[in-house]
Amino acid sequence: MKKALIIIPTYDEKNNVRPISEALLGVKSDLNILFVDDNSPDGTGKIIDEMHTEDKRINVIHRPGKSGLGRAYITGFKWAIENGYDFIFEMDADFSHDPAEIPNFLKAAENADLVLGSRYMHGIRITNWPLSRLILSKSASIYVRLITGMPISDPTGGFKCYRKEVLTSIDLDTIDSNGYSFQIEMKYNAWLRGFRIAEIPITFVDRRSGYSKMNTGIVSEALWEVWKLAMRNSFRRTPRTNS
Ligand SMILES: Nc1nc2c(ncn2[C@@H]2O[C@H](COP(=O)(O)OP(=O)(O)OP(=O)(O)O)[C@@H](O)[C@H]2O)c(=O)[nH]1
Ligand SMILES: [Mg+2]
Repeated sequence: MKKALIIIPTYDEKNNVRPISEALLGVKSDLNILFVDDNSPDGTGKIIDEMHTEDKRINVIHRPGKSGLGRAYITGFKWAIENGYDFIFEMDADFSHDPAEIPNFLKAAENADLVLGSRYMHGIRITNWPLSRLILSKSASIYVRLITGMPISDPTGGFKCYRKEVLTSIDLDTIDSNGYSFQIEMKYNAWLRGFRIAEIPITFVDRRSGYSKMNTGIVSEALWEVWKLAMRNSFRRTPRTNS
C-alpha cells in the first residue's frame, strides 16, 4: 500500500497542533504526520512529543532554533525519503489549509507527480485576508509567471503533494531559498525536470489562532530569489525532458 506523509513546520503553534492532527487523521486514518518544530518558545514541541507518545502516526523532528520554513521542509523531505513515503505533503499548521482536501490531492496524484493547491484557479478563494495581503499575493503570482514562464496559477502556495520521485530527483541541499521563494523554487525545479504538475482549487482561510511569521524580509527574499532562480537556469521557459 502507498504511504502518505503530511509535513507540517511549526513555530509557536501550540493551539493548532492537536486539532490539526485530529482533523487530518479524522479525514484519513492511515496518514502519517511529521511536524518539524524549531524549538518553539510556546512549548509546541513538547505538546507534539506528548501526542507522539499517544499515537505513533504523529512524529516530530526538533530543530534547535528558528531557521525558516524552507529549511524545515528540506529536513522533513529527507526524513520522508528515508522512511519510504510515496506521497509527501506540505501543509501549514494554522488551518489555512483544509485537511478535508487531502483525498482530492491524492486522487489528482494518481495522474500527476506534483499536485498544487491553488487559491487562484477559477477565481480567487481566500477568506479573511486584508486587501493589501491579497494584492501582494496575487501580484507575486503574476510576477513569478512573467519571469519564469511557469504555467501555474498560484506559485507561492504552500499546500501541495509530491510523489517521492520528484523529491529524490532534486538535490535538496542546493535549495537555498527559505520563505515564499522556497515554494517557488521547488515548483520551478519540478517543472524544469518535466514532471507532471496538476493544480486543484482550494479555499485558503486566514489563520485561526496564533500569529503570522510573514515579514518584509520574506517578501524581499522572494522578489530577488525569483531572478536568481531564473538566471541560474539561463531564463529557461520550457521544461527539460524528465531526468
Ligand atoms: N519550523 C518552522 N516553522 C515555521 C517557520 N516559520 C513559519 N513556520 C510555520 O510554517 C507555517 C506557515 O507559516 P505562517 O506563519 O502561517 O505563514 P503564512 O501562512 O505566510 O502567514 P499567516 O497565515 O498570516 O500566519 C506555519 O505552520 C508556521 O508555524 C520557521 O522558521 N520554522
Ligand atoms: Mg499561515
